Amino acid sequence: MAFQHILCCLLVIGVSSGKGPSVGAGKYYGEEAQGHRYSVQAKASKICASNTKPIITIRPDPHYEVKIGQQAKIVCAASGDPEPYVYWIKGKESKSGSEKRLGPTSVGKSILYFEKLEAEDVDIYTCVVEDCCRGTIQTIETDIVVPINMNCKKRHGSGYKIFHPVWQYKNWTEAKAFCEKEGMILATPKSEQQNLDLWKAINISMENEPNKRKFHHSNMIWLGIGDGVSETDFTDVNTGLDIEYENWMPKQPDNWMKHNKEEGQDCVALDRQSGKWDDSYAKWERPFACWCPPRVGI
Ligand SMILES: [Ca+2]
Repeated sequence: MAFQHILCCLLVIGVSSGKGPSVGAGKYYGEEAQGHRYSVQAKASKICASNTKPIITIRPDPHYEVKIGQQAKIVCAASGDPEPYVYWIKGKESKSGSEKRLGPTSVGKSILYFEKLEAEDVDIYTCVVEDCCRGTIQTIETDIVVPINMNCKKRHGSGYKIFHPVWQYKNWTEAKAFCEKEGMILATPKSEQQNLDLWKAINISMENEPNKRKFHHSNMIWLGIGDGVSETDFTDVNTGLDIEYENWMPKQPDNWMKHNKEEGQDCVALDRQSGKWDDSYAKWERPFACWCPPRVGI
């Protein structure tokens, strides 16, 4: 154990003594806490006498909205005794350890900085706070989101079919609220043609949308359909009426109970690859599709 403690302190010295160099063509840098240098001999016992979990003092927001070309500066900081390591990785933290670490490891605080955000920078980033001695980590994800222009003003005639796939992770309830806040509703295809149009809109959006990077492996998109009183009756949540058109994947809906035995699967998502539907766990976070509600008289 004593050897580990000394090694820990040596690592702190190594981190503290470096400057925060730019990485990735000057787009990222880590900022180190000022004035923290440890003496191996003097600090060894103190470092390991303390066994408290580092406290996050500046927590990055879960979503950070920024336009392409604009500056972004996201601070992540933590305190502890000893000061914890803080660094950023691009993407979510994974067990494989293969994620891309950005910039140097700092002590106490690290800033993710983009002088001018580019399309390739639009992604999920994770701040990692590492307890020096124990090696345990805490992670905080922040999702850099490019705002999209959502409105229903351009509807003409049967402009009813204006879809807005939204490439942000939200549970079903949050997705519904997001659409409504934008003056839209969660998409609810009412015919084979509408389902086809929505499916096309989703896949076209995946090609053009700057937020797409985060969703290459995310195939299910929330729709405005849920089961009502019973597990087998599905309703349009925007009208409360039973749906008349349905387009289930094979063996669906199945109200699978494995991950939520009390409630099962109550909310419907569309598979981006097949255009077909599955009932799923409403608490899961997924992208979703809004559409403009019908205009009165159309
Ligand atoms: Ca299912």
